[in-house]
Amino acid sequence: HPLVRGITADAPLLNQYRGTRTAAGEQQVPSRRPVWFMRQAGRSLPEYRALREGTTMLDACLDPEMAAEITLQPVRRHDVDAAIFFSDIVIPLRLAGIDVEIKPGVGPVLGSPVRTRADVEALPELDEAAFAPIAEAVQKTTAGLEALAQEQGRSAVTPLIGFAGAPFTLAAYMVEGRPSRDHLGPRAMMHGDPETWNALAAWAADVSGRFMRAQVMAGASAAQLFDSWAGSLGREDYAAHVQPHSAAAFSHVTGLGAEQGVEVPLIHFGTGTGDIIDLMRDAITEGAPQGSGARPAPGEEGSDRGAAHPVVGVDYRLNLTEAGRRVGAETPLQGNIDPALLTAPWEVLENHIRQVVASGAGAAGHVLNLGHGVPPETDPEVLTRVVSLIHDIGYEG
Ligand code: 1CP
Repeated sequence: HPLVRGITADAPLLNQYRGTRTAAGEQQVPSRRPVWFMRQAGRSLPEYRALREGTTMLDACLDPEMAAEITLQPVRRHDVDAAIFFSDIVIPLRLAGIDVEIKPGVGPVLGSPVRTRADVEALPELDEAAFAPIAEAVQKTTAGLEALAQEQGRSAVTPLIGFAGAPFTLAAYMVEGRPSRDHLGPRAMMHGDPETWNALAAWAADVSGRFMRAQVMAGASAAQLFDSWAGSLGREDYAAHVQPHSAAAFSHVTGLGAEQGVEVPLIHFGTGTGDIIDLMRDAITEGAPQGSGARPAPGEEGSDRGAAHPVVGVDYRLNLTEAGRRVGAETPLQGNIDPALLTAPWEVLENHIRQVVASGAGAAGHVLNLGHGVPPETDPEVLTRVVSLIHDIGYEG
């Protein structure tokens, strides 16, 4: 089993994140309560807008030097406790040769939407060599994070989080061909033509799972699967048509690092997912469904991998105490500051943050984050102040 580059048993993420227990069961006091933001890199930062000027979004992602620099920008500026790899969930489509771009002000747009059985059968293979610029960007990023720690005289290197789109969210863009509000296309397909849906979702799970794996193997210390639009699904639909595919995506990264004695935290996030949050947790641990062509799950025959370390991302709609009730007290939580309050008066925002901290106090670990991405119009100085407040609160609050 290949070794994961850059992960060590004392990776700061693991200590800070879980906070309470070592593998031997000893109590551990983390140095500070960790915080990072979804979309912390990007349009809220003037240095990002300056660097990206004249380069399309997806070209920027595939330029290792630029992707690494953009990933580092918010770490330098805000002192967040994790870097999030600058990329996008549609990058595996581009790497497979699919005509996709990110239209400014719109989002991902495909030249030809994928709607029929024939469309799905014509989906290209994604060659493993295509991930080379991703691995190179991750390596440049981790080198930059090491240099930054050295510069600042810190022994702990800020960890890097890799990510991918979950099969439903990725397939939603593929079927609709662009962002949509209700995702009617993929939801109709899973009922009207389940075979085509399963083939499409299995393809998406494969490319997304391998995209995450490529990032972890190159040095990312954790991986997050974004099922941003899973909240448009009812519980039965999620369980029957989506969860097995998300489990298949996770199975590509489950147990990586086991031979080095570390667990790679696996985070599963969606918005509007209060009704399915326990199923999303289970998707991390359940591994691959039979016959999907995915890798074997841990414990299954042929698997040489250890257990998963599940973390659930909670959006701003669900109180963390209630989220903990639904996923179980042993599951660490990530979230869930309401991004809308980033533009509220500071006192209002501070009050809200203190409530979020208090509501996460019962969880087995709590990483402060937003309940969804940083809005582009956010004042970056507010974000820096939020980080500083959370570090000041520490574990007292
Ligand atoms: O720091 C970071 O988090 C930046 C890295 C990042 C991530 C994690 C980007 C860069 N995209 C993503 C994931 C992503 N991409 C998700 C899941 C997270 C979420 O829900 O926010 C989704 C749904 C996408 C698809 C996407 N890409 C959208 C959403 C469109 C819709 O349906 O409403 C958009 C606007 C993009 C473009 C994009 N991706 C990333 C950035 C910085 C941007 C904006 C690019 C630009 O302004 O040119």
